[in-house]
Amino acid sequence: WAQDCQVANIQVMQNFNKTMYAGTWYAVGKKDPDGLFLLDNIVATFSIGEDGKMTATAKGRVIILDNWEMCAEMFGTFEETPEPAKFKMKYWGAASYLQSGNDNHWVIDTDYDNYAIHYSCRVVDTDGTCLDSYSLIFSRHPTGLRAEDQPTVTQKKLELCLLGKYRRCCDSRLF
Ligand code: ODT
Repeated sequence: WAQDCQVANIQVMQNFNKTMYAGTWYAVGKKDPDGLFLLDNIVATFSIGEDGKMTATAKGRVIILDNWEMCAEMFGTFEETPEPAKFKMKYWGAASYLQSGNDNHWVIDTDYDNYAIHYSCRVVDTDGTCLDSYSLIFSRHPTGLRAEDQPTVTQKKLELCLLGKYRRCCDSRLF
């Protein structure tokens, strides 16, 4: 039973295969970090370069300067770690006023064809739990998760100690 909320004990996807992970994912749920950036309409596309390295682009609706709404175009490069499902993601925006940074990027679980659960802890508290995290639930299908994938996703939210903290982020997306 993995729900002790220690970041160090979070189970990630075993034998993660980035080639099978490549392609487009639609966000259907999101737990926000402090200082929320991407609101909704989030779509991420992962690619594997000739050098074997993973990169991604993401689009999403953002509000900048308090009330200016726009579609942000974001880019990310991924640095590998000894654990195949744990990456460091360097990210930046197509425009300079968009957010940039360096986050953990963990793939918690995926079946590659239907659903994926992403997690990032930005700040680990002194007791080993996460003080500032964000997480996205992805689907290969713009229409949402298949009913048969819901129990798996709920179980993983529970293990991340984030059950009940997600919002449906993409009801209004404009594909
Ligand atoms: O929404 C927030 O507040 C945090 C968002 C962090 C910025 C994400 C930048 C994306 C860079 C390129 C695409 C990567 C795909 C990422 C998948 C999941 C994390 C957003």
